[in-house]
Amino acid sequence: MSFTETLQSLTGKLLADCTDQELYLALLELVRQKSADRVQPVTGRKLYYISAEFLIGKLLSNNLINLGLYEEARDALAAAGKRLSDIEEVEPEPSLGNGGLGRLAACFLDSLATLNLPGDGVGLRYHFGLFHQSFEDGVQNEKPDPWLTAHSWAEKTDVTYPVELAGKEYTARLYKLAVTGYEGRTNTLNLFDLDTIDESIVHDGIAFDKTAIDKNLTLFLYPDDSDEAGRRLRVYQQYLMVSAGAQLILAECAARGCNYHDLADYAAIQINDTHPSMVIPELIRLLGQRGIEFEEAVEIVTKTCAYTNHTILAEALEKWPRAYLDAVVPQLMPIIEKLDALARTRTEDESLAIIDKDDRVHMAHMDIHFTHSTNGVAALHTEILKNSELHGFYELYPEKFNNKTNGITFRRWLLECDPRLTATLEKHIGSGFRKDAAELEKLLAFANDEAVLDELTAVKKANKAALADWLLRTQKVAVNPDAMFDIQSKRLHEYKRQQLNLLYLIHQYYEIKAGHLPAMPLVSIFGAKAAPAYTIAKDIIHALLTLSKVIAADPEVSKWLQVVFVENYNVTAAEKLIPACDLSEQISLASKEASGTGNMKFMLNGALTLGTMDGANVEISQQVGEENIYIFGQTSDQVIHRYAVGDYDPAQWVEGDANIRRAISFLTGPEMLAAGHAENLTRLHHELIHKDWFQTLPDFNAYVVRKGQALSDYACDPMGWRRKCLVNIAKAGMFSSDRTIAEYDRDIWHLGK
Ligand code: B1N
Repeated sequence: MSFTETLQSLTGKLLADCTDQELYLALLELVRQKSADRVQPVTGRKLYYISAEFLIGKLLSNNLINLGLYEEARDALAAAGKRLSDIEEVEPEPSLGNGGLGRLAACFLDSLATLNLPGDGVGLRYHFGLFHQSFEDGVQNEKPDPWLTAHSWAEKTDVTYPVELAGKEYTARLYKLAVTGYEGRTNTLNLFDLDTIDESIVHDGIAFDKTAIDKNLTLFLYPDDSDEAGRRLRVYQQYLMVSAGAQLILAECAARGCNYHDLADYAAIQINDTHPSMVIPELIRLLGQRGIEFEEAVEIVTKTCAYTNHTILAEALEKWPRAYLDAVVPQLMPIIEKLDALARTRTEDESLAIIDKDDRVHMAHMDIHFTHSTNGVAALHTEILKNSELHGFYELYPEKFNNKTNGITFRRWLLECDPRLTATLEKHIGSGFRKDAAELEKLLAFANDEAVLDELTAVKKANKAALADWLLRTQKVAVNPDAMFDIQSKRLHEYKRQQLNLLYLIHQYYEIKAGHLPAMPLVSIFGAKAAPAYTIAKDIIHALLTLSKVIAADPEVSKWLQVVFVENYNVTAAEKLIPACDLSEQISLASKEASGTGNMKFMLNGALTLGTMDGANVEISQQVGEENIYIFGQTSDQVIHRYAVGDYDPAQWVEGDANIRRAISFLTGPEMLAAGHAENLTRLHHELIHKDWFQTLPDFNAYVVRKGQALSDYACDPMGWRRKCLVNIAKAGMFSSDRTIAEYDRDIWHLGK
């Protein structure tokens, strides 16, 4: 049967007579069947990647590419007068993650299946995922973001497990989502849910009654945790995930012949940050029920489990008040107490205990003591863990610490999102890079080939035109496609320093007004969601939206400068923005961004990085060489030192520097107050002058200079710029998640063996 015939047999009509929705469902069904053909039996060790987040994004095109069906599907549809891109728009995006941590989990699943490694995900089937963001009157508004349609990728099974929460039994139901690798096997993303969830209890945006657990448990990803009921709900979610997950793991291993004593020969469990940490005591509890004594269970679990740390930000390192755990998971507390006692026999250092003197349970401490591996996610991050944040643990267990620099799947972040660049690369270096990212280096041979550089310029130009169309269609803004496209897209957080970019834009506004014109026009694009309860983050969004209005209303400035804030930034939007970017903003305060993965996506798509020596920027800079990246700002050592001394006073920087003073004052000046809200602007102004916890001001001048340099290089030396872009693409190979996963397998998991 031809592809067209197969699809027609699924729809029961001629393709030309189908709606996009009907075609979407037919393609979904076809992908399901083809993915099922690639399921393979498991031998030896199998990975279970447990994570509260899997930010998988839309799946249709990705699955078609991985199954080798993309071109056929596109052509068959085109022959019937349909466009695959229109059908893609029918698919809702599952936003089951906040940002990098969840997207990393999704990239890892893709690479595991591509490398033919047995590795499944374990997580939760949130009904709405992260909220949908809209801007109303210059303010972020949150609404539910439904993705579970009648036919969705996650299939209901009849597998259920009992889970006891606060002394009451609930039934976790398993849903399975097929994960098909590129020319590889099919693995599974296992997502748990309760049948009793009631979506109708959501009211006024994303508010809901937080007490009715059976109705609300999996409604949202990480519900607002700014109040007590919200935090408690998070413990409920985590335990549902790990208890059902642990039962699934034990059942699957037993079915393959495991007698539980040899669990580590059948399973490797990766704990993705501390959110799944309760899997440790839960497995010990379940092994106990199967007749295994505590001491042996601890040994088995330690051999089976490994932990990844994704942040050193104190507020993200989970420490649950013991009272929460007593209330929600009383069955785990005796085990956690025994683990705490056991840990205390290994060290006298009180700061390494699991339960501290204020009766808080440190999840990361439990992970490090009772797993065999602790890894950071970029070289600098791992060094900071070893030398400062987790130094005591490193002294106790040096052999457990290792680095696994993050990566991204090139199937989604090159083949799918940038078909023009993919085709150009294939024309010159063949298609080997599809499976072996290191082959991108072959491109270096063309670094001085003007014809190839021109082709890369043409690709970027076409991608920018496509983004301009998309912005006009979806955001109702027109942008100048001949300007430099400068993009900062990532979660809104003070440590990521969108406010530094904001101050730069204000500075430029003044410079342009004073007749100091930039080397070329700049379109500065933002995409970011702020946590609903993160007030200052929302104030930064408001300031950027307000500045955007002020500039747009000023004909003198708007010729040179435009600020665009894309609504509801998600994976789908990222796939539009990244291929069209010239300058990638990676400007976190050095030492604070564990790795970053957007930095890798932009580089792969031929953007140059403007960044600090933070996270994986350090490794990007090593790969491309300092002449092919725009680095500025304090080093992590300087930052850590400044925090240690504790004498940072932003007011001194404001007093001592006229440019800083001018930019900050503008926030509450007449132009901004006329266009925005005094409350938000004043609060942000106050925060920057009196706290500036992430040291924006000391990096301000260096940032202005470096960004000016990038603009003038782009304007005055286009070939030189394009050569730098080529080097970035060619050197992106090391940031393939295939490399990352191969390293996890080699050093930690040993899958299939
Ligand atoms: O994990 C990514 C890194 O590339 C980023 O640098 C890092 O910031 C991110 C609490 C987190 N770390 N911690 C989180 C997410 C949700 C939550 O409730 C913490 N996200 C990261 C992948 O390694």
